[in-house]
Amino acid sequence: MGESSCDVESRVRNASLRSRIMSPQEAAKIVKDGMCVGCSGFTPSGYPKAVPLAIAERVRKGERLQITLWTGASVGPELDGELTEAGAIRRRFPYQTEERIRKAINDGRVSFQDLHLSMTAQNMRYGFYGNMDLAIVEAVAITEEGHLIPSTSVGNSPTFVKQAKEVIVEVNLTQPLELEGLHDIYIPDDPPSRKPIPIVKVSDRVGTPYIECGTDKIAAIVFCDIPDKQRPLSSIDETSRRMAQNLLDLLDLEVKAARLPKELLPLQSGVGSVANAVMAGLMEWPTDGLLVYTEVIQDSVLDLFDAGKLDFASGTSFTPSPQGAQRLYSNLTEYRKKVLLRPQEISNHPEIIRRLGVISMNTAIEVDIYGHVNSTMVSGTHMMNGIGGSGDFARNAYLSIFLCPSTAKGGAVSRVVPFCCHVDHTEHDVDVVVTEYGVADLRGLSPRERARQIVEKCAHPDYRPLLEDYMRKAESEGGHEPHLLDECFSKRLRER
Ligand code: 0RQ
Repeated sequence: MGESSCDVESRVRNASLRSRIMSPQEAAKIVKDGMCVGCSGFTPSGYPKAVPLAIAERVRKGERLQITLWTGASVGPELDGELTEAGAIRRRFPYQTEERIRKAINDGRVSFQDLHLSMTAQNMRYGFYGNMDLAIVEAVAITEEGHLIPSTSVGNSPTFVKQAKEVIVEVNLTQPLELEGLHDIYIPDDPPSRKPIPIVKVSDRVGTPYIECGTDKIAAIVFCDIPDKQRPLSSIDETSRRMAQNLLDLLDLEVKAARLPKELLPLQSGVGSVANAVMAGLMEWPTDGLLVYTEVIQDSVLDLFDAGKLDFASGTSFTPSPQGAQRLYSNLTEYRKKVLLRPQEISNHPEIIRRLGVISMNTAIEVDIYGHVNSTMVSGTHMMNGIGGSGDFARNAYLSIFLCPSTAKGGAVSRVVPFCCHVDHTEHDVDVVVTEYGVADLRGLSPRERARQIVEKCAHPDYRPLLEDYMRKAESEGGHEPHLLDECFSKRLRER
């Protein structure tokens, strides 16, 4: 590709390293069958593109090559999609959202383990998953010392680089150099030497602005001019607007009850259109001085900055829509004064989430009448994306809120169900459930009380009679958390 000598000097600052600049096809030859490869990237941001495309090309030409692929979270089609289609992924961790890999996982062609995002890096360092052979990391530049300036996400890259025997760096020329200085890279020591992580404010910097690598580990440097494949956000519909209003009403009550300050506590929100719409609802919050301590920084966070509502946002990736990305890049000098990106191990760390008192707001596939939440498995069997960071935040939040529309598939499916057929978040980690119909505040309630709250406040009116009928019949069978399990399970066992 056509990088200028000026690009080469500003992006690869160590003159001797420049001899390792090569084509994606040459770099792809470093990848061998059976390797464990850790790639940068978190919600299609900051992931390598040119080298994965070249790996897929090798396999399409008939070479036998299958890898175990680790990333921060979801990555774009050049990585998950093309490698899956070529049949080059054997195992995949810890999160994905791409259609082709989702299908391969559900068909059993790719082995996937869904993991809490805060835990992957430390478990990798503990040796739970074996050795990491190679890291492929997108960077905006390589420093004189051979350290890497990440691009639009940090994710697990610091640990991948630390653990890998070799590193391929994809220097992406579409990612602006102004991103430099925006990251704060900190890897905790491992037990028994771990110390408290010294973050006491959302804006605290505790690490370095680069990922430590060193010149020796860098096996190849590739220039890339393919931008992140950002996904458009759906326009904010009436259902999301009503959910956002219900959330604001809840937060307002919490302030009135002196359980939250008027500037609230640091906010975390999930990813996607619903989560973005809910954050956008905070534009209506009457007080400035909000803070965000989250994983993903979406368009609504930029809106809150532009409106002067938000003082600071800490995350692990920018996840803007294509329009949001234009806004972000054209005003990066201003945004970077109020934003920083950390490793996901830190953005999602239980210690910090508890210390800061984060308000977590995540989206559910379905919620059952007792407050158990399914975030991952449609119909209990088919993987959607993964638990992502929702568990990291829900378990440790000051206030753990789950939101979802009351129905899916145009009203054909109730998202409030008698019994979640897969549970990611138990009743112990869910304080509040919000749908467009209302707010079920579950704090301090017994299971039977919770069931009434959830059905009455959150279920779609068309499904309430069915759910009430189930509740009545189940209660007549007795139990602390009544269910008609005989009908669901024992009958099937007896039929064998
Ligand atoms: O499919 O578009 O084909 O109709 O599932 O559902 O309602 O559009 O919701 O995009 O906000 O995603 C939980 C998946 C919600 C997401 C989940 C169908 C529905 C639609 C998507 P169609 P929606 P969203 C931080 C936090 C886990 C990770 C997480 C997620 C599609 O929020 O992955 O929280 N969460 N991370 O029709 C059948 C049901 C259904 C259903 C939804 N009950 N039955 N289909 N759908 N419910 C971020 C990170 O960790 C990176």
